[in-house]
Amino acid sequence: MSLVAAAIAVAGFAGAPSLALAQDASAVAAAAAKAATAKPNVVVLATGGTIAGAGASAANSATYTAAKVPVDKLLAGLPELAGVANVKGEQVFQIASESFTNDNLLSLAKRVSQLVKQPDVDGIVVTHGTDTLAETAYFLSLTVHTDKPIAVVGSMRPGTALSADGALNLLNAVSVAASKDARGKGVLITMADQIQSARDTNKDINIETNAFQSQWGSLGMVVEGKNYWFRAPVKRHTMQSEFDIDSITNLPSVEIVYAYGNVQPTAVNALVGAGAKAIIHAGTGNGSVADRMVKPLQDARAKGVFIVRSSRVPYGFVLRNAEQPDDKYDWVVAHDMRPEKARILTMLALTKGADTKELQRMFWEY
Ligand code: DAS
Repeated sequence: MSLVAAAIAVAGFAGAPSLALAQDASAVAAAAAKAATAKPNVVVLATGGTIAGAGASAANSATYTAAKVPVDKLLAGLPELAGVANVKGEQVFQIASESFTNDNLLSLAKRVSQLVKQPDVDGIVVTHGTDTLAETAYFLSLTVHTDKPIAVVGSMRPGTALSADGALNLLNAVSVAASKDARGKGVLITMADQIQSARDTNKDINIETNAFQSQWGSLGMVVEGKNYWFRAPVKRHTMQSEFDIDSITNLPSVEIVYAYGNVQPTAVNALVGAGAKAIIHAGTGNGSVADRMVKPLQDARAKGVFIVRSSRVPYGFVLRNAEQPDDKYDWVVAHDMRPEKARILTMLALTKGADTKELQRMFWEY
C-alpha cells in the first residue's frame, strides 16, 4: 500500500478522495517521507547467537538453539525500530559465536569497514552470540577506522522465552548506533541498558541477563532511547588505531595456555610444535608462572615465539617484572587484558611485525 493510500486508510476515508483529501494525503506522505529522511540510517549486521535463538517453549530461557532466526524476522518483530532509525539488515553469518573463526572476524570487520565509509550509513549494529561477543567487539574497535557508532549486541535468552532480553537490547543498540553523542567513543557493547566499552567489557556471568561487566565500569546507560554518559574511553581505538582492517588479510596463530595447580608444559610444547607465533599464558594470580613452566616458555621464546603473561583472574592487571623477570626473559605483560583479548591484540600486533618492545607498548596503549 502506498503512503498516500495508507494515509487515506488511516484517515478513514473510503472511495475516491476529493482533491482536498488527496492534497491532505500527499502532504501526509510528504511529511512521512521527510521524517524518514530525517531519521539516521543504521545497518544491522547479523551473525547469529542467542539473540537469533529459539526455544521449544516460553519456559525455556536457557535451553534453546542459537542462530535460527534470520535478521529480517528479528527486525520485523521490532516495529519500535521505525521510531528510532531507518534500519536495514544483512545476514553476515548465522552461527553460535563459540564457533567464530579468524576468517569470520576478518570478513565481518571488512564489511563494517565498507559500510561506515558510505555517507548514507550513520551507524552500525552487530548482533552476535554472547560467548565471543567481547572478542569480536574489541577486534572491531582495533581495526575499523570510523568515529561512527558501532554497537555490538546479543542476548542471554532467546526471543521465544518469557522476559526475553533480546528485543530491548536490539532496540537500545540501534538507538545508540543512531546517536550523534555515541560517535568517537570506540566500539560499544549495549546489553541490559548499559553502554560499555568493547575494550574492557567481558561476559562475566554465563546465565544472567546482566552478563557483561567491566571492572572499570560502564561508559553510560541507554534508557528509553536516551544515552546517559558518565565517562569516556582513554585507550586508543578506531580512528586512533594503527591497525586497519582494510590492509589485513590474515591473522597469525596466537594461542592460549591456561594455568592451574599441577599444570604441565604439554600444551606449551604442542602449540610451539604446531607453529604458534605467540602464546598467551593465562597465569594464576598476577600472571604467575609455575616454576616447571618457566623453561618451556623460555625455550619457546628462544624459538621466536612471543610470550604474553595474562591472568586467569578476571579483575586487576598484571604487573611487569613482578611475578616474573619479564625484561630478562623478553616477555610481555597483558596489563588488564583478559587472555582471549590479549590474543586479539597480539595477533594484530604481529601483522605489523611488532617486536617485544612494540608489543608491550601496544598493551599499554590499546
Ligand atoms: N552459544 C552462545 C553464542 O552463540 C549463545 C549466546 O549466548 O548468544 O555465543
